[in-house]
Amino acid sequence: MAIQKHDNLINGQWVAGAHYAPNINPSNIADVIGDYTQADAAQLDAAVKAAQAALPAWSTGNIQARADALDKIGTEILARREELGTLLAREEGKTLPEGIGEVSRAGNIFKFFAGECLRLSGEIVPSVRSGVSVEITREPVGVIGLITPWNFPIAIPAWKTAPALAYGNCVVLKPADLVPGCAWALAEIISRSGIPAGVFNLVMGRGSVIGDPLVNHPGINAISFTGSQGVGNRIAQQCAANLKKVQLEMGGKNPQVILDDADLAQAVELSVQSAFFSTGQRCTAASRLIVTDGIYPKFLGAMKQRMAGLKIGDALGAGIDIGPVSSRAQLEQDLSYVEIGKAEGGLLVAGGERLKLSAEGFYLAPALLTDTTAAMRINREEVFGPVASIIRVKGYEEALREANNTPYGLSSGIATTSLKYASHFKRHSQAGMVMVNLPTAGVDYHVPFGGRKGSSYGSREQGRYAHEFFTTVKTTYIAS
Ligand code: UN1
Repeated sequence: MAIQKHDNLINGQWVAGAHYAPNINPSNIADVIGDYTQADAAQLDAAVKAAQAALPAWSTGNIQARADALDKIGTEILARREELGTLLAREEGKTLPEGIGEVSRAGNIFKFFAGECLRLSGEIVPSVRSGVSVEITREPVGVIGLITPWNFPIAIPAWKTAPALAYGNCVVLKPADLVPGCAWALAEIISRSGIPAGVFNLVMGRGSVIGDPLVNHPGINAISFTGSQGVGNRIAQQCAANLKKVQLEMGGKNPQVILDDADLAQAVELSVQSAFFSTGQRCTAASRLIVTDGIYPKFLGAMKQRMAGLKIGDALGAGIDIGPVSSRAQLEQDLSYVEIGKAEGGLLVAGGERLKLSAEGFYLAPALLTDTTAAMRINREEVFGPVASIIRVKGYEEALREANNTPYGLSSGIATTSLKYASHFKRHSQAGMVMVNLPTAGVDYHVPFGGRKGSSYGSREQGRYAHEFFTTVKTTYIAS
């Protein structure tokens, strides 16, 4: 069968870029999902200009029409969740149930923001001057550049695009080069939703070719980015130099605290889920398991037993718990961190080796290291794979200290049956999201998402808090 070619969406037209790149299935590298075009800087410029041209009408247009279009997009995504979930699992490597779950999240996000179109409100306040009244309203920011990562190929494009459009902005979306399939499918759905040409544009390609031109383009008013801290840092500096609004979601080194009084089975289950599900490729994954002395031997034994029962295999296979790593480069990074952890004195007690299955893919047995300390690189740097380490501590106070002993601050979790410790941890954990007896990863779509310290920069994503980034405030004074 001929490999299907996929083009960029610019000003309502499908346009071929300079060349095409194959989208490879990480479960079976002989399987090519399709060819996806790669834009150059000139095409990127055309997309930004199309968005600028579409902005005056869209930003002041009828909000019922906007709500209807977003609702239609959400409805189609949800109706096609099995098909799109299969595409997602095939191109990114998370399991089919995880892929379908992510597609459902994307559909629900569009539905949520369809409603938000009608809920944006302002304020009328008295003036300190007689005969004057004051109105505070929110307006669109303008043309927004969205740069999304490979680990959530549809949910993150959805959670940036839906609020951007709901609040009246125009969009240029650059999805991760590794997983353009779901973003292309989303663009195709948007192209038939009734949203006018130029309001939403898809530009696929490498960050090294079109990343800087997008961030630095004078027609771009704001950038929302999810990805690594290194790239995020550079984007922040470029945006500051050009006085652009910027929102960054970057990595995590999230702690999962297990206290002596935890329910053992629950603690093991949520640790395995946090650390290894979605192949550990979530910025919310727990990579530091901080375990108190009293439960340590039982917890370690039960973890090893649970990990031995995990089924690793083709993302589309029945009963698979963990799919492959998404790319060869990421697999190499994961393996190198297992070696780094060992060289620093950590003990590899489970997994950590590449698995050879019937098809050639990037399979890695989830790795667990013990005897690690907070100062080690394995506990400071984000691995972004199914690699977790245990830090053994004496009691709750030390556990809290270690949990916060990180340059990151996205999510954190505690497993305990004690109300006292749970309440204290909720209050004192230096993270944007705190989970009590739940995995650190797996969040709702209608509430704020984001972190502190080196994990996030700018205002929160998701839920109604998204308006802080995607709108700008206007204060109007009226003589009465
Ligand atoms: C989740 O844990 O459900 O890139 C979402 C990421 C995050 C999303 C995590 N922005 O992994």
